[in-house]
Amino acid sequence: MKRTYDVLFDRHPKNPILTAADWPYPAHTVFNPGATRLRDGTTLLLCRVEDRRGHSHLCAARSKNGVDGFVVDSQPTLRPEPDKHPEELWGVEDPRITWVEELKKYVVAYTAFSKGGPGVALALTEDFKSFERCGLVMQPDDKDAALLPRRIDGNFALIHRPVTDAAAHIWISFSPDLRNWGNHKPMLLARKGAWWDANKVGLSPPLIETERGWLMIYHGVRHTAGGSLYRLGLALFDLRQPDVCLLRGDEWMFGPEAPYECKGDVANVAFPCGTTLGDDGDTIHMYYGGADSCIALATGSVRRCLRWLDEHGRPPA
Ligand code: BMA
Repeated sequence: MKRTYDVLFDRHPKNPILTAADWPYPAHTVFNPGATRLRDGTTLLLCRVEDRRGHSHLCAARSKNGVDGFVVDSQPTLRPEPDKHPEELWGVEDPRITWVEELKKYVVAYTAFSKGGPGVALALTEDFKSFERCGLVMQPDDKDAALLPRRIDGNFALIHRPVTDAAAHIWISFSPDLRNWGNHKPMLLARKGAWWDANKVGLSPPLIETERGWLMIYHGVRHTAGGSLYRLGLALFDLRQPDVCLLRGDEWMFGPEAPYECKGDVANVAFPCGTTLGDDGDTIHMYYGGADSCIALATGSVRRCLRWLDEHGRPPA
């Protein structure tokens, strides 16, 4: 088939790179991993693992090259603790990892599935073995959250996606201490009508810092008669004022095409929660869940994404 659109992210030939069959203990599906590179260069994926009750926990998988040879923790790495944290009653999902130099810790933003619906919780860790929880920081319905790696004007900044009756937009909020949040600002609004990203958008991986701004990969959800379609777009935000959108692409740049994205527990989903940057400072390794059933990898380039935004993007109206 002749390709008529730019391909920004190339699927890895070894996809899917991780499935439940790779797990050392019973698991129904593994998907939507957070990602980071540890100081020694090891790629760590914090994977969402769903059991056969339908509840999720998080489990770390480590690999030297980020593609294969993953060593998976023999036990769940971050289990829900509903006794101490009632907001985790029905599981913990979709982690996004940010290294915060000031704290010398990773901050994991994840969805805590409570009786009142999904909310945003934070946990701090140095080693992905022990975690210090901050508890629920954004009440339901809210998810798709990630922290910026440093303070903006003296405050930590959290991107998240509250849902209202009308629509689901991406917001940014600020905090002096990671516990008390305020100064909420809309960051990227879902479009309306026929657009691929109408009515519901959400942050995908944490923002990528570039010379020209914060690069955002976000998902747009299109509701169709055949079900929801999850696709990915790009936007660029001001480094000093991250609620200010500089460019937003009109078209989606990645969507479900491969069999492992089109078929599974939830068809037609490509859902990344993490990227890592190559040693060249340009190569993006995007880790994503395929059809809520497996983990896949696609590789792109910061420069190419920025060039694409120059060609296909414009400042929002
Ligand atoms: C979203 C999130 C993701 C999931 C996606 C498709 O709302 O819950 O965890 O991958 O739906 O089911």
